[in-house]
Amino acid sequence: LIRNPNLLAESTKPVPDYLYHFGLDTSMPLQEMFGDVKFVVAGGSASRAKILASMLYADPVISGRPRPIPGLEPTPIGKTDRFSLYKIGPVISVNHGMGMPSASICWHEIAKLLHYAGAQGVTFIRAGTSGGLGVPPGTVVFTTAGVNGQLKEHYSLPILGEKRRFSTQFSPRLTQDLYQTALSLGLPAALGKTLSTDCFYEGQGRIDGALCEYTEADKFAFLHKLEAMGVKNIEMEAAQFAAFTQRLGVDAALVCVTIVNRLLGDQVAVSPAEIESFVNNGLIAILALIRQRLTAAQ
Ligand code: R2B
Ligand code: URA
Repeated sequence: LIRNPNLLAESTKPVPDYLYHFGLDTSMPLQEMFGDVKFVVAGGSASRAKILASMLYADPVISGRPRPIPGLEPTPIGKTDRFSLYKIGPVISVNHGMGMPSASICWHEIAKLLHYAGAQGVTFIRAGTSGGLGVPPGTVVFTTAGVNGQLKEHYSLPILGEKRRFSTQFSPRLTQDLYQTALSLGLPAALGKTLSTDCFYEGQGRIDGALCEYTEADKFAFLHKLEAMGVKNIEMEAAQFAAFTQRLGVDAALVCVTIVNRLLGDQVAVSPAEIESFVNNGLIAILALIRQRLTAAQ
């Protein structure tokens, strides 16, 4: 789960190694706490990580409990000022915040955590929200590849002052399995590329930000160009997530519900309750796949 010779060699690894943003470190019994983890499901918001934790807890196959103990709600592990992390059975539910810099911190520390815990065969899934292109709100988009803000299919990151580029493909088999699971459950589903930007407003061609130096016609030209490239939705983490997991050799998929059809407008006008029910569409597919895979592995 890590590819860093400094952490793999006894002589160079930090002791203890502090997973600072989670308030966890290697002096803790991480193997006992996380050694059996098989899936990490992450979304942007802390409240959604909690909702997912409750869904996982209520699922007997996943939690290993025939029925939830009333009043015993999942509680976060570690500190929660940045991220909230829950573990239910072999599944971690966590939030990574908004945008690639925040998500990158989360993924680095989760990968290190699971490395130190000795977890094997772990799958990472991002369950997020997005703006859709030509699909109605509530559609669950399964991403084949991430596209960056310059409409290129790679993630670029300056490392030691040099710009490096990394491929942004998601695991094809996992993505197909999730997509087929969603279809078989009758959920509104689509398969395609995902644009990930460093800005919710100008980066995504919105004309309702505090700044805008282009016309509505320019915006539509941009959105139609995206559509012609096979982009189905727009969010803020795909490229980094794909590149990171590919470099680690971790199986990963991106499952985002759409909460607005960008061809019809920029404003996210749906209520929090509607967003919750849209997000559930994605979580239902993810939970079904986790259940299938855990049952098949028994
Ligand atoms: C989707 O929603 C957030 C912005 O509202 C961001 O984290 C994303 O990718
Ligand atoms: N998240 C985004 O990044 N963009 C949208 O339009 C909706 C959710």
